[in-house]
Amino acid sequence: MSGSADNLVIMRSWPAPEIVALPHHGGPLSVHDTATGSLRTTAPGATARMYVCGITPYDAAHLGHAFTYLTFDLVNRVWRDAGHAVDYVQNITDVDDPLLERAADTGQDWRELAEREIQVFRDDMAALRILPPRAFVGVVESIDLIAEFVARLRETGAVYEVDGDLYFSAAEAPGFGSVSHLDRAAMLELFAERGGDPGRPGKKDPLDWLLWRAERPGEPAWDTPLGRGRPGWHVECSAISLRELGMGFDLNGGGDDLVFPHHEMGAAEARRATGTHPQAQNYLHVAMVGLHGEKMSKSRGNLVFVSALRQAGADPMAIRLALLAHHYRTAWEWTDGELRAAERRLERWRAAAALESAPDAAPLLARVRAALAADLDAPPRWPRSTPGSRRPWAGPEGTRPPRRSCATPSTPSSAWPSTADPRAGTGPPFRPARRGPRPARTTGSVTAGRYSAVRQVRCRYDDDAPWAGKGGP
Ligand code: 5CA
Ligand code: ZN
Repeated sequence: MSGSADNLVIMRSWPAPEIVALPHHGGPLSVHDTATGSLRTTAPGATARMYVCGITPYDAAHLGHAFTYLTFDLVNRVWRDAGHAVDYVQNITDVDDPLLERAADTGQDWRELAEREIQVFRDDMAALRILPPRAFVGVVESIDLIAEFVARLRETGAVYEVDGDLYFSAAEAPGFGSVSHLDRAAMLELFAERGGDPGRPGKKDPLDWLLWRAERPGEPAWDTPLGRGRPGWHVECSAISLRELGMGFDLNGGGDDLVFPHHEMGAAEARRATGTHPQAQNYLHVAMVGLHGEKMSKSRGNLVFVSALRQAGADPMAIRLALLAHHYRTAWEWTDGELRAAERRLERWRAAAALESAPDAAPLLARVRAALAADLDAPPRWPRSTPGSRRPWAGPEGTRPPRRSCATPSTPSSAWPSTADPRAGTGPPFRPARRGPRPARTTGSVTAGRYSAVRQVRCRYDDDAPWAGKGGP
């Protein structure tokens, strides 16, 4: 495989679904902010600015990705419903070690592989009626921008060289820790698990991170004022978000596997480069979707693809509903029952919507708006316990409404082992920085903005419970 800069294609986003305008406006959105560890009311101006970390396109989008992007779709829609315009930016990590490795392993051109998977992603997002970003920005098309940004960081004195590669010095990182609030031991552990290279000889501090990787034989590289090479991972998102949205944008987000190191290091870069902070007003992180006891991840291969479900005939709106049955801050596991339950729910809803007469929708709209504004509480909770809000169950006679069932597993869900990742673990003391999908952490959860070995509660809507269709207990 030879490196070249000849594929500077400007990314296209995907087509926007129709948005139904509702009467009046919803209220301000509150979400859990990782950086402060608290529920915060977002306060955008006329235009809300949102950046969300995009895919590494070496495989199709799985349900974990879809859950993450659907969460930000809710943010987008709640803001719009509250009367804001939304300027939404998403990146694509379209040059990356896992992508290059997958291409080499399968004898494909890495650009063709990326292009094909990006198109599958676009089709999936459009099918799920996820609102597209205004700017869907690839790394390859942003090489000059990122090189300029790294050069700016170097001017500030925060960058040094190891064998031609450029590193950001953690000691020069202003406010380092202000996003994740992790202690050093936890940082080191996660850095090693998620693409960092703490053991590389020649670094001043194990936590120093790669900004620019000099050309290696057989790897793509671009000519820049920094020399021939390609960008490190974190810097792509800080550079792209800074150009597209500036500093202090309203929300920076992704899955909770990105809290550290990705968002911590990106925030430090933006702050060092501009001398201002914060990079974002809120940091929103989505809990991981698992399958068979592990985080769903491309490197593990335990995946359920959105495209495969669609090809098998699943209604994309049932997939959307299945995902929306979970709250974004609770890790959960996909089972086939999730889709079956959502299909039944969708059928009931469609039948209800097709009825010739219906009660006044205003009270329901108010309740939906209030629930979404309060930390995106999309999962329906039936029956409502609020006096006067209880509705008769509309399902088949003899059945009862689905119930949210939550169970605390006997071991922390964080026990999803990372050893299944063939890329993790043993090997020579120094491995080049591994980027892209990072294996799940092994010892904790950062969904609450703090690193702690919490027991995750897994919840699901129990349409498939033994009592379903039998009248219930
Ligand atoms: N390209 C980088 C971000 S700059 C990346 O993390 N790519 S990714 O393909 O691995 O993941 C894309 C997005 O999906 C990220 O926001 C990630 O946090 C999220 N994600 C990955 N796996 C899961 C999962 N199992 N459940 C929920 N979200 C996930
Ligand atoms: Zn990112």
